[in-house]
Amino acid sequence: MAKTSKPEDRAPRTKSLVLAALVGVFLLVPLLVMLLSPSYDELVRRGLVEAPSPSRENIPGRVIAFRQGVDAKGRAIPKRLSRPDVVVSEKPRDPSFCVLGIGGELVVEFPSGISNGPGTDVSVTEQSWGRDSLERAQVLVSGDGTQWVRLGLATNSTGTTTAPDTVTDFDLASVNASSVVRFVKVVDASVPKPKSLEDGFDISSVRASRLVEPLAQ
Ligand SMILES: [Ca+2]
Repeated sequence: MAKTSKPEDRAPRTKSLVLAALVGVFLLVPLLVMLLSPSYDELVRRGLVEAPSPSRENIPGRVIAFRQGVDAKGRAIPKRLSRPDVVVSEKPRDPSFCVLGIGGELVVEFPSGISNGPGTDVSVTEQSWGRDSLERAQVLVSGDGTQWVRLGLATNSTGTTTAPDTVTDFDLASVNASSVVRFVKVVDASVPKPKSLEDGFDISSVRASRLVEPLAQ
């Protein structure tokens, strides 16, 4: 006669099976998600994320705001020196800088954001062609375009100078910035001699050392 187990004998075995099934599900689900999730290349192919263009990867996507100041004599800056789009241009421009004017400011956006990595993350270039007067600008960053964190001063004399450019490098690790920086604001902070010909910071570029990459899928 076949031996049958009593209901009270089956209960612990059922519990063990349920427990094993649960553990299996917890282990298998993340594994399946990882295996079935599309790779970054696949997301690019489907058009779900924008592939960084090698030629534009360090250049801002667009100018968000430009408020130009005047020169030390209170005169308007000539139009040909008032083209903020030089900082988003892939092609060389003539002139290749934009005069901010005393107290003027420029805001650019990096749509995919700038991430903090080893060393320099953001660089601002001033183009003064060896002029004597000190020109400087405050550089600020923001994740949302509203809350700003000051990175420091860019000048025409304290960065790395290769005439006509002076490049000032900034490290996002130096400030408590948003984890993803999308906006960079450059505000002229020059203190010109009264009635001089000084006209503030001559910005020629804002560069990101690395853009944010999507999280690994
Ligand atoms: Ca850094």
